[in-house]
Amino acid sequence: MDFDAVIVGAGFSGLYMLYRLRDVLGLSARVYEAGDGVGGTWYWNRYPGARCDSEAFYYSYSFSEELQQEWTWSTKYPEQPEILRYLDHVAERFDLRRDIQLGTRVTAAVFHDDTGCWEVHTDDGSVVTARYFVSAVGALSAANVPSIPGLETFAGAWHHTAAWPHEGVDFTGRRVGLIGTGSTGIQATPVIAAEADHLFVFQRTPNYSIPARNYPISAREMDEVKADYPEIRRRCRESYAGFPYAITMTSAMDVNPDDRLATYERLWKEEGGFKFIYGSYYDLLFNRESNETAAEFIRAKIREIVEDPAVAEKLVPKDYPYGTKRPPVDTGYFETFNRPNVTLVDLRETPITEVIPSGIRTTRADYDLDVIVFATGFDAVTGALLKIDVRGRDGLRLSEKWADGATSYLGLQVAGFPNMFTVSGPGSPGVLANMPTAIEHHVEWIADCIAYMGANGFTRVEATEDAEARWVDHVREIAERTLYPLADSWYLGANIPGKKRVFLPYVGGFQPYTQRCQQVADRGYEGFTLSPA
Ligand code: FAD
Ligand code: N01
Repeated sequence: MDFDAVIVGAGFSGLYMLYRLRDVLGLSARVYEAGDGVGGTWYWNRYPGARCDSEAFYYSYSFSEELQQEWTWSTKYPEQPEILRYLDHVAERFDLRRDIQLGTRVTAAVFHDDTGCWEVHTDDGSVVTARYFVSAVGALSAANVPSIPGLETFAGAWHHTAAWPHEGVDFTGRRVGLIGTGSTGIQATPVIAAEADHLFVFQRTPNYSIPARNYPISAREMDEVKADYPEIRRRCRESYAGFPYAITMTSAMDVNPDDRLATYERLWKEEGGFKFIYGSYYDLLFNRESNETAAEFIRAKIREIVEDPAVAEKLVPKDYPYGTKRPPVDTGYFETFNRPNVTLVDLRETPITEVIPSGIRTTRADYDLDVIVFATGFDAVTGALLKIDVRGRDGLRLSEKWADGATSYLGLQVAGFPNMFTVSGPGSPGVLANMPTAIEHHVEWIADCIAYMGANGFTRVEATEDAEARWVDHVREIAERTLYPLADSWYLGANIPGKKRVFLPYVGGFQPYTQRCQQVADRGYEGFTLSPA
């Protein structure tokens, strides 16, 4: 056996997994990373305007007090280069690079029943073996480029935002077409519009976006945050979604309309960002009537900001509840549609029929373009792992196992795939949460499980079919009690043609989830079969 563990991916998840296994447990581990640098999301997504929308104070690791004390953030929502510098610093500080092989894609991983080991194949032709196979491939890392007929004929350049050229793209004097109005498109639109000759935004579904209200962090505020880190982290861990906002147990229907409006107005004007959804009323995602109060407030804001009423109406989301697609956070998004060099193209009215050499053709017009930007998102949660030919016990392929929708026990293991763990897998609350909070939990749970096995003479751990089936049912039942299934979101796989429609994240709350995981561990890994060599 070459390594105790092979880890795939060197983003937030893979870096911490390596630290935990190697430096805390003293195991041997190798990380394979397809990119030429560490950082994952923050290595790949270099598009204009890319930044986090969780605040830096909690969009960061908590596991090292020294790390959080020595790192200073410049703004509430730092830009991509700063987050990448932070993750580079983490790799450097904990001397992680020596066990990371960059520029190497894992192509296959095969479990061998006789040895109880994983055989891992990479695109440089190497094969290594390891006891544990940990997927840290990222829930939002498999870019989705829609297959639009004629793309190969386009005479200009096209880029997906998650594979952005390192040298940047010069939009000066150019006609740009941007497809997609999720968090990415909404971040990129104002920045590209300020540079381009003309920007055409091709919108399939309008979005409810909340202003970020970003600001530079003063030395004094940073000092206060550093002193307050234990409390910030505790609140994240004990929250519904990994955000440190005070939870109100008030329903939007239990307050009078004037007070409710005042609350929304304050959150919109003074706070911005995720506080709007997680710091207002607890039932926005559970009660249609409550949700409608927030949705109507945002719709009114869009109509107020956008000067042309016809354009405003196209930008107003009407056919799904607020928050059931991941809510974007913006800096001047709706205002951008008041610029003379920006045109909104409503793809519901006039769908794209093809890409032609000169640009994009819709059912109504041809748009001449020099550059096309695909802000069209990801094959989320399962996409990156399914690109690897993963074969478990008895040659079972993960792609076959998941043909009718992804299954998992706790989002951490898949029955039939012993000694394989997934960070932010399907059925975990990871992608609904502030992700570093969730990632730290998953990584620590996985490492604790591996430590427990070592201490108790076990070499094989596998989720039982029964435990997995019950967890899958639980994830579905909880989702059905919310408004989430009412939107065609990537949470449901609805953005990928042909992908089985299954609600992927666990929406029962981050803290209830971590308590359940702890209970499972305390009961000797209930729902898993542990066996000796
Ligand atoms: P990733 O960062 O995606 O890293 C996975 C890595 O695995 C990638 O580098 C990839 O190259 C590698 N990999 C995949 N397959 C293979 C393979 N077969 N072989 C080798 N390597 C492979 N979340 C928040 O909570 N708050 C935010 O504000 C936020 N902002 C975001 C902004 C953007 C633009 C995007 C796209 C996502 C954002 N997210 C945010 C989600 C973000 O993905 C997570 O916060 C976090 O960075 C995920 O870390 P990860 O290590 O799990 O995955
Ligand atoms: O992707 P998305 P994203 N023709 O899937 C449209 C995180 N993130 O990259 O809604 C035309 O949300 C699609 O339309 P529709 C965050 O978790 C965070 O923006 O499916 N349009 C949609 O408008 C986020 O949720 C930040 O009808 C097509 C858009 O493309 C996740 O990453 C920043 C199309 C895709 O939106 C993904 O965000 C960026 C087609 N064929 C990302 N296919 C932060 O701010 C898709 N679309 C922290």
